[in-house]
Amino acid sequence: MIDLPDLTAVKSALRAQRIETPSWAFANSGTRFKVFTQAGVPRTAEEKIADAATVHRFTGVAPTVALHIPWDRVEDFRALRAFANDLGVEIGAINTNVFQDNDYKLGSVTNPDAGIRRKATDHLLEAISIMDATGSRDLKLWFADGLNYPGQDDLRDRQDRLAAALREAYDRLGDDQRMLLEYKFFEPAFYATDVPDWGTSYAHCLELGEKATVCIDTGHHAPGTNIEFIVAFLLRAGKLGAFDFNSRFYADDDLMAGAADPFQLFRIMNEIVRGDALDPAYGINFMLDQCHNIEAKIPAIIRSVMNVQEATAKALLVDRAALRTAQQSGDVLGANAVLMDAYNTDVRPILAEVRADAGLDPDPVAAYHRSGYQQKIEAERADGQQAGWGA
Ligand code: LRH
Ligand code: MN
Ligand code: MN
Repeated sequence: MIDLPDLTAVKSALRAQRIETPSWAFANSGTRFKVFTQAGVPRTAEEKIADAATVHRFTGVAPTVALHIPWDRVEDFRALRAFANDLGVEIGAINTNVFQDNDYKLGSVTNPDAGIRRKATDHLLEAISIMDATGSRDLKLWFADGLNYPGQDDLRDRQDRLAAALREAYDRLGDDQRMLLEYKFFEPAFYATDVPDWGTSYAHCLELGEKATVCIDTGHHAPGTNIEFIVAFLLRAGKLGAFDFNSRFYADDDLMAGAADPFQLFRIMNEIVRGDALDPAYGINFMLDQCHNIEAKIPAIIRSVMNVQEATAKALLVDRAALRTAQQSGDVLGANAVLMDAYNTDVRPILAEVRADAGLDPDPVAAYHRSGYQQKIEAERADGQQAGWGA
């Protein structure tokens, strides 16, 4: 048990926290075996934004929604921005997609064919134009590029091609725009991936300049990877730009953040608090990147936001002075106990108070169920959209 510290600072940090939701999480999704459709899922980008605004209405900490192009392509992105603003949310990261076109079978920006590389790079530039129109700060890049067989292409040439495309996109960024480079150790390429790990992403970001930072998708690591070490390292280097939070058991499972391993999420948030990087002013974009295959989508996203909040609250409760003292004196068990005491604290009452103080229902999931929003969308929307993959 720990003596709860003065909770004023903890509560104000929780109140200021921001979590970004992904438009695609509101749409139908599944595995490669089957996409299950649900009643009431969005048919358009506008309806996805309306659902994101609903998550924000009940949680109070999710005022931005990430888009994925072309899944959320509309005629008029300025109008989409105005639509979002009217509902009380802003457009967040623009996610690019150079992985769902036959041309990209052998890669997009790393393809041996210069014409295909041009097409892929043009998509990145188009995404920056969409950022201009939507007021979005972040360009989020993930490349499915890689090889299935040794010898299939030249590993080193592919890095050169990647660097050239990133440079072109980077140079097109406006003063207030940033590039987030996501990595993934496998899938869809199996033998070698062109941006497989944080080190590769970090090295490209260093070469590019200060507007380029690494995005950590928690599902994109080999089992057992110490993700909080990556967080600590990148924070120290000033190169951590964003998270894609989700949970995995075996692969890129995209389950609810904090569901599979809440302790890991706590350890990650502990490094964030240790690095003074929680405040939105620091600039990290804490995004969810999930899909909800068998569970109701909006409540699942609300639950995910709450899971991130709970991990954060526990991290904020770590007695930093006691931890430092134990660490400096070589008190292994004492130091570990300081961390575990915070982790084992039930923070739900604190978060309930934070919500009540902000005029929100202390139980966002229950409030959502009572609100009638689910019944409304089920009545209004027929044949909802698929998230974008697995068609
Ligand atoms: C790739 C990924 C990436 C994509 C998203 C839909 O696995 O994590 O962020 O853009 O999924
Ligand atoms: Mn991701
Ligand atoms: Mn992923």
